[in-house]
Amino acid sequence: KVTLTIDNIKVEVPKDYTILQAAKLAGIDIPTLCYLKDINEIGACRVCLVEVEGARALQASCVHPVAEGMVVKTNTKKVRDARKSNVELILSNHNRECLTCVRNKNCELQNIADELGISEIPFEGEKTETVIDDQSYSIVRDQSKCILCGRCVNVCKNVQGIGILDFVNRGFETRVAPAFEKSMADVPCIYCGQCITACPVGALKEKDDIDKVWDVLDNPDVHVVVQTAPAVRAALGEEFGLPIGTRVTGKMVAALKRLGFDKVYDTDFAADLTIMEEGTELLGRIQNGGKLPMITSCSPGWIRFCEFNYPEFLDNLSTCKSPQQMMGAIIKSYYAQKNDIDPKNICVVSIMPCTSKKTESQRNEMNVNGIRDVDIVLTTRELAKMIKQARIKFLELEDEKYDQDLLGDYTGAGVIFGVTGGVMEAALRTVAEVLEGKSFENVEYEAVRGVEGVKEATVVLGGKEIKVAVAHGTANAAKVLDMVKAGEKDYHFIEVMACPGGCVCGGGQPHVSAKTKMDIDVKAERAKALYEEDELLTIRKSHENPQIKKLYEDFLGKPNSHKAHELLHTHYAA
Ligand code: HC1
Ligand code: SF4
Repeated sequence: KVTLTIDNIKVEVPKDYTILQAAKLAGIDIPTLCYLKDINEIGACRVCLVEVEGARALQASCVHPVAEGMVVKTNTKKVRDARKSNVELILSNHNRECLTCVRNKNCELQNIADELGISEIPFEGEKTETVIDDQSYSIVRDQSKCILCGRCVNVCKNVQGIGILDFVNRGFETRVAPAFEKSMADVPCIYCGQCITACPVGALKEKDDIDKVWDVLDNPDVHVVVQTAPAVRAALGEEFGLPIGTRVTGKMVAALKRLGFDKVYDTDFAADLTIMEEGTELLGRIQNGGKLPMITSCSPGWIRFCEFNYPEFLDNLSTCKSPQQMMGAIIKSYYAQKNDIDPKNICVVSIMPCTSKKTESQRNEMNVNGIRDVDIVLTTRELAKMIKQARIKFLELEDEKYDQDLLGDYTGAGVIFGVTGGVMEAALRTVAEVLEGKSFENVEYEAVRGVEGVKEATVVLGGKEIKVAVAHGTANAAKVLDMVKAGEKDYHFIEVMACPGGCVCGGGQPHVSAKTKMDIDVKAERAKALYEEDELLTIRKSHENPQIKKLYEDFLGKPNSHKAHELLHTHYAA
């Protein structure tokens, strides 16, 4: 421990602390811009400058270590002036179209400029030209908004282990871009959108598909069915000022009905269906000497990561389509048939916490006889925008229920798909009962829960040891695969989610400022919301979902049947 004085307050902190951390502990707020806890701590923007007694220059508090007896001042005229000119410098070469920017009112640069009292820019610099890359289905990059903070660079490189974005060129020509300034559509980007959630400004955003949805809603000839992913309910409320981790399932359903969707279903139904298909596939592989470990296939960012970086594991991937795609395929077959609607006149819209889902829905394989499973994918953020555009008073909405017919039932197992370890836990709940031939009271598998990057467990089922692993964030997935490759681990089943925390922290979820991320473990708070819903539901195992049983009886036959394969399974590209 060391003791230092910040703004005349004495504070004792661990000796590996930075001044920024020490100030936080003392309740002193230092502004930051490029800083992103645990991800980008590089002192590049020089907004967090402070005066350290005895030092000649001002110091970047996010990287400057504390020392015994140190005296720090965070709010002198010299500090304020320096912070202000540094932000003015950034603003002088920033495309300040705030009014029409996706991050208007939610921009960390805008906020800091406001807090520092910047009301005019004293000099106009040469401007970086506007180059907009909107070639991919998922992500749009706008160079003229980039402030070179490096947050996206480091999340992609270090958290995801990928490194699509990097600094290119030098001096005024410095840019953050893929190598050779290629389009994001032409590089092995997995579209996880973690770079978007790291970006403090509007330089990275999702492809906006809102108008496509308004168009189909306005067209009386189109039957529009919407599905909502498990994780959306855990975060949508944040866009309307609710605390992180507030569950808003009922209000979200009410809002979707007001927006005019013909049917509102929960992707959780298809998550249950996935467990039936994937659980059966796993049992088959274990019993018949099939390829092991089997690896989950619901996270499209992870699928791209595997295709690009670990093609030798493609046969290990479950052949199951993701719940989003299964839901679409079932709506355009079973649901269409039962309701006597031509599938060509159905439009399936998904609300997803994910940017990669937009690309997944457009993959060549994701159709049945030429009919796309899913037509349009919106992120949680885009849904919030639609609700605001429609002037719906979200906070005043009474809770409503999903449509109940045919595809309306869902279980706790489906809900927890949205958090890391959830797919594994849901699968174990079902596989355990199939193997043991009896029903279990305790359905909670604590070993696969929590925010640790790699989790492992061994469960004894039907007298057999089943070894499982759970990884979230693709850098962690790579670690697990490397261990398997080296023969150090022999798992039966691995769950991988591309985003750290699982879908609750997907690239399409509401933005959380770097400041809030210093205080709140967003992953854990949003996860709590889903575990809470799981506990509230009476049915918590996928194979007990009544409408899933009915779907098999009336339409699919058995899990992994010929028809199930035709509709619900896929293949991968090396
Ligand atoms: Fe997910 Fe999934 S859990 S991938 O994170 O398997 O996006 O929420 O919808 O498809 O169900 C995302 C979430 C989601 C699928 C399911
Ligand atoms: Fe990297 Fe993911 Fe962003 Fe692509 S979407 S650049 S993989 S962080």
